[in-house]
Amino acid sequence: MTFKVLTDAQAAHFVEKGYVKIEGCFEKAEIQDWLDLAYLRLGYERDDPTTWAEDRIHMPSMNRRAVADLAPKAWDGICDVMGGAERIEGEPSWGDGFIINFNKDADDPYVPSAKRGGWHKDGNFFRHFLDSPEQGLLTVVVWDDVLPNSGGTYLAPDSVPKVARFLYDHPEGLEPGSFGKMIEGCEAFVEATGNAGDVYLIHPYMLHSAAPNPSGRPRFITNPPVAFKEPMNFNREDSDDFSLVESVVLRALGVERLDYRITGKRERYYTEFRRERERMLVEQKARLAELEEEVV
Ligand SMILES: O=C(O)CCC(=O)C(=O)O
Ligand SMILES: [Fe+2]
Repeated sequence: MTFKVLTDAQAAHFVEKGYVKIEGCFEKAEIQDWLDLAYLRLGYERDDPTTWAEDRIHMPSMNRRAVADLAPKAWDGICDVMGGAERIEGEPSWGDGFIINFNKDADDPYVPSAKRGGWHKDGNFFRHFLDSPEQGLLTVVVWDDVLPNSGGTYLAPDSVPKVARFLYDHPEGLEPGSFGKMIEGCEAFVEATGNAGDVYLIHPYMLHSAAPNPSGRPRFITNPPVAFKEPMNFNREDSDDFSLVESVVLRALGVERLDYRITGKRERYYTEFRRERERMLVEQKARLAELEEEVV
């Protein structure tokens, strides 16, 4: 298979471990405005931690840019793992809906383990099947440098085959909150550290968890899903046509191809989470409008 940006080693890493890190996808200077604006939107002072009212916050997006425009290398990488732009739904864009970990559990000496809570599979807005298109890929976009032990999301690569088997055994579908228990028995944990502009492309089955941030530096990421146009196809005639995302599933199940039929109904949910982001956006726009009035 030929790729636009992935090296063969990176492709093999994605298939084996379920994720790959693409470095240097954009310059921080390109998005510095978004970072600065986040503080204004929240009414926090960057240099005064006593103003950080929440230890961790998932913002709504106020601004967006097409991935292909802001981070062409990341876009090419996404196409590489998903089997080409023609299989991807819409024109994916990234927004400034940052998940900021200011100082969550700063006093908690952290050792990642299956015993800790918080492990989940992303995609709270649909019923999950083995071939679900809605969350074709999980991404972690690093908007500002994340050093080790500074709130970087933990990934559990061992969870991918377990989740594959779980979904395979449930053709009737599973609710979004069903997957956390698949962390049991997982032993490898990877901290998603990086520099501003780095992007992790992660298999949609990957369980992951937020970590404490004792560093004093707020951690800025987003994790936008990328959707497939069609459900995944595990029964392609030519095995070269399987996307890497599909190959991971086949490998996990120990088969070369699979004629898979779901028995339940695909469903999408309008979540309380989304309603809350909409409410926050209204509040943040009002705060910015007030600030503007003060300036005039
Ligand atoms: O904050 C993090 O590190 C993880 C966030 C996450 O996984 C989520 O919001 O779904
Ligand atoms: Fe998540």
